Amino acid sequence: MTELLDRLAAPSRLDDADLSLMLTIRAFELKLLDLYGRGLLHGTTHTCLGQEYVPVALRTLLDPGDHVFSNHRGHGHYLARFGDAEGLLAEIMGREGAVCGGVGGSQHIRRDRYLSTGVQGESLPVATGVALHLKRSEPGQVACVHVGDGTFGEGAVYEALNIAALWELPLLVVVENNGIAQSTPASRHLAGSIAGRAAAFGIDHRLIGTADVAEIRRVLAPLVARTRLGVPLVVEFATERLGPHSKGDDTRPADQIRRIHENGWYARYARRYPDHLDRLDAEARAYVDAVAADVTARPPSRWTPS
Ligand SMILES: Cc1ncc(C[n+]2csc(CCOP(=O)(O)OP(=O)(O)O)c2C)c(N)n1
Ligand SMILES: [Mg+2]
Repeated sequence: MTELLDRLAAPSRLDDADLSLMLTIRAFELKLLDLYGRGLLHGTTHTCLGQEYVPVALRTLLDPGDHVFSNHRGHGHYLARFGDAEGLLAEIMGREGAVCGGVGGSQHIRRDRYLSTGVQGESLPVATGVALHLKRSEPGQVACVHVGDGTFGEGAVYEALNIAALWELPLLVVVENNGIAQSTPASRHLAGSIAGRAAAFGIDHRLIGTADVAEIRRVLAPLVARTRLGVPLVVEFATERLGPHSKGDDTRPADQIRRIHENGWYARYARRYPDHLDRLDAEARAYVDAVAADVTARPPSRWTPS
């Protein structure tokens, strides 16, 4: 029975580019926790361990003309968009080559049509305004905004959903529902459901309960195409946060974390395609090790206000 369930839940084989990216994001996040642990990195950071597949699945559904609004847990979003581990690590460490001169840090990054914020709920109204601009000036483009389940407790989210529905804006709301906000489980912070809240505004909602990248793209491709025409959409990923909220602040019991690890995309993929995973994982880790060695040896970044 266990075997059958496992087979049913087994992922499709990923192509090298997608798997490499997922593993690079994972290795990057593990490296950050390691650097913190060794006192080489300061400030705060929130890793997307366990959730790496979300931006990787979305990346082929978005194009460079689309805007991406990220949140505090945004390293994977950035890496899926730009693949620039060096610029990101330099930004987080405040070293030369930092993508925002080292003043944005882990949570506040702006590059081209990408913007992240650590202020919960701030991004949805901004993304909605950008979606209005896109509708008027660049029809066919979308504004994609990542938020967590806890952030659905912010009132600004509802002002944005209201206007997006009313004005038929090309807004793609990606809710990464990992069932927890810092240390508060969704059962204690979320009344009703994300689906019910989207429905209250007449906005379509789609629940994604798999980490299978090919399957996610198959389901979402036609829906994102419709969003480009001005039909806002809430996509809710039922996902799991594998790491701590930030660093060293996980209040969940050890057996829950172990279950999350065993059911996560990485362990599932390792069970099904061990050779593929081992080969690309070794490459991703070696790449991130090299990036970290390089960036750590750089002088501090400089920023001059323009
Ligand atoms: C306006 C605001 N309130 C509180 C915080 C502190 N804070 C940072 S992350 C977080 C929890 C967010 O939970 P969720 O939206 O579920 O995202 P997750 O961390 O699970 O990815 C909180 C309360 C903040 N950054 N901004
Ligand atoms: Mg959450």
